[in-house]
Amino acid sequence: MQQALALAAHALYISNPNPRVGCVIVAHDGHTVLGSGFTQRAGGPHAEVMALRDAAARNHDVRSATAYVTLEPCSHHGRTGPCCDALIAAGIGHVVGAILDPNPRVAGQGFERLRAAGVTVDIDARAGKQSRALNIGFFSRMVRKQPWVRLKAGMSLDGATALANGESQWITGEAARADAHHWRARACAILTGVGTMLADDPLLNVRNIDTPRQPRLVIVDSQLRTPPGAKALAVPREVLIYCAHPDAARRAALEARGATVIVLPDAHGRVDLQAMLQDLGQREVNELHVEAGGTLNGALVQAHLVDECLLYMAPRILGKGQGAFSGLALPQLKNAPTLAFQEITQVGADLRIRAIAEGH
Ligand code: AOF
Ligand code: ZN
Repeated sequence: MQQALALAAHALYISNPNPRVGCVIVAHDGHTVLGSGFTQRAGGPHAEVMALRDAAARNHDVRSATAYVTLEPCSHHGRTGPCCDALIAAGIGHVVGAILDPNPRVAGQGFERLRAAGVTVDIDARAGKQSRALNIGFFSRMVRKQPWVRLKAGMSLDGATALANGESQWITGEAARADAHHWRARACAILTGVGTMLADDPLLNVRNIDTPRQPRLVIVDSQLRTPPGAKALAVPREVLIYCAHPDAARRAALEARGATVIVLPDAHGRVDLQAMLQDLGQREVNELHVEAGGTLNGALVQAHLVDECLLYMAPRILGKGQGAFSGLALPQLKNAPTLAFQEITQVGADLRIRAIAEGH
């Protein structure tokens, strides 16, 4: 199962929006690996089918063998056929699954179908925790119908993301900035705000990583002030712009650049962020990677929409500069959003801090 989990991690940048799944087929002797595989690109084969094909290519007989799978084998016809039928047809005798597939179209029916066909099924709950962590965005989308929101920021030891005059390049070191690209690469989409688009004209794409796909770009832009000539719009990938009150000419100019404009106003004339997340869930976004300025960050945190903070902290002191989160209304300390540290790692000269919002 640990091998299967390691294989699943190979799908990190590849299988979106499908979950990252690994499968290892082991012979009756309990240790000979007959075949293995992991989930391919959406629409491509799942882990089990890859493992069965691998065993077939190596002329291995998988009848009555054991398949270790990091997610319940699917039972439905999606973009591909059901994996549990493929396992049954191949004569697999025993399946060890790490965790139930939260997809309502599967949700236990895969294990049930296997059992009904005489395959013995066991669950490895410890591996289940690891599989769930690897697929936190997929579980979020299936269960909560919205993405897992991971907010990235680079800051000084005293929490500043820029000097008061706006200078911010660079506070963190090269190693931290390179590390951040891995987190972009694994996300289904990168979210930013119009303020960042106007101030930095960023690319917000994945660079220097071997990846078959660029995440989609999502821009929160109430008034559609994003310049149609922005560099980020020239990167080949899908761009979604959420606005509140679109000006027809601006909308047409952005659409001419290939962007999709979505109108979702809240009661105050801004973008309804909660509705946006639900919409992104509908559009199959698992992990949403936020790289925005203080205003959007603050609004997301205030609305309890941030699930995880990914903070790179440089050992520098900037004094009174710009903060990573602004505009929070906190009448009392007890109202402050609280997180729990999940991981603290030194990356180059900086710290990478991952913290998960309480109750998320
Ligand atoms: C598996 N093994 O490796 C993965 C599974 O549209 P499809 O046919 O590709 O199906 C996608 C769904 O299949 C996905 O939402 C999830 O429920 C399951 N993913 N299942 O048996 C795999 N990646
Ligand atoms: Zn499947």
